[in-house]
Amino acid sequence: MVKRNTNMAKLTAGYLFPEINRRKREYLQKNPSAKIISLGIGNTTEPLTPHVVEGLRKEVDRLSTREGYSGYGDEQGITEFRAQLAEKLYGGLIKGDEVFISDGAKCDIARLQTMFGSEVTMAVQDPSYPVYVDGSVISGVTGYYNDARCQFDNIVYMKCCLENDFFPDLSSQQRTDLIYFCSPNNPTGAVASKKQLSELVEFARKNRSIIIFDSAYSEYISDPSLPKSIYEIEGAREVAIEVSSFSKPIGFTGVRLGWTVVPDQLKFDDGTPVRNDWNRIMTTLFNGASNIAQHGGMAALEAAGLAEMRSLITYYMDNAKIIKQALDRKGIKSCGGINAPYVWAHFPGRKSWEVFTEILEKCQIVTTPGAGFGPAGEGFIRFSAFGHREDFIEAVKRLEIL
Ligand code: PGU
Repeated sequence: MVKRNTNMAKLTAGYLFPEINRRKREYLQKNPSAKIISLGIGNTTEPLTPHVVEGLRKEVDRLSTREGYSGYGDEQGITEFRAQLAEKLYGGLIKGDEVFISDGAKCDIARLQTMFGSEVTMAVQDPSYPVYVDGSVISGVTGYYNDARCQFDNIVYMKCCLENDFFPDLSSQQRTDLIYFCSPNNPTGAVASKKQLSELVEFARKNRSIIIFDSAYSEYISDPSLPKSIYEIEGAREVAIEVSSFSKPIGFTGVRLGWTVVPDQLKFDDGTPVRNDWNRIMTTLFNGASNIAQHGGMAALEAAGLAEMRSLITYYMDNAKIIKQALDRKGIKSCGGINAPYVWAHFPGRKSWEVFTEILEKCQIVTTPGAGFGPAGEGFIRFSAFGHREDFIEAVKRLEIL
């Protein structure tokens, strides 16, 4: 028999979203006629938009001809696409050859964890997207288990709560090799200001740390004063990698397309450019994003595609408004849902899994319990803004009885 990877045994529980699905199925078994509304996982629901579909379709047509067919492409992505992405989404702050196209941000996070290996220390916002911690634990980033803190030594939780404007107090923060930072944040919906991100970059520069900046929701930022990319901050090119995705802005959750930016200036302490190792990882463990998906991505970056992106985002953000207003009416305090597609609702003094169950049983609505995103998520519930409008209208009626 084969010995089990000991890191797998260190994971505290199953991955959050399948666990939520399991509870939903369990509920449905007991109540087969229940009409459940899912505001849990952040999964897009609206159809692909016409200009993007045309881009996808054209590539399918091209692939079906002898002259147009292509097999494996460059592992880093189509050169023209990389250049367009640097120009259209980053306004030229980065170069095309610093962009590595992929099959999604989640997959890139896992590959980054493989690249950095098990010897690093890391910090995460608490609460945050569970893949940062779970993926790192799978890669062996743990150190000893600290019984008193109920945490692994090499994983530092940076508390982000109402009291600190969801931005960690860096003055009391210990140094780590890596700092995962997500803005707009999943799950709180908080967006770090330019001043806050400058502090973070300064902190990383001082400590010679590397920031892994997840901007999967950056297109949801409507306030022009808020930074969409870490590279809007001076000095970030020497300390930050940015991971991002077409999933949430253009509905590619199923199509699969994302990217990672590794600037030329970012180096390991022996002087090796991080970009070289990332290129080695991508050429070894990845065979390039789907050519069809990449052509859809290119269409999304054209003027008509960008306009479609804006209207999709407006649609989901109107859903967020509907939920926020309903919570306001009930006197339930919430944040997020303004520059991010998640509403973070506060149930002080309550256990979030308990509130999750109550909302499921009383309203037949699936949400996400805050504790699933880290200890500081306790007492909160995340409402996703991804869903059909009619489901949101129905959901707010049901929330009345809460
Ligand atoms: N980064 C963040 C911060 C996310 O919230 C998500 C998806 C991703 C990356 C994944 O991007 P892809 O490009 O599609 O790989 N978060 C969703 C879905 C759950 C999941 O496990 O990815 C959520 O509900 O939190």
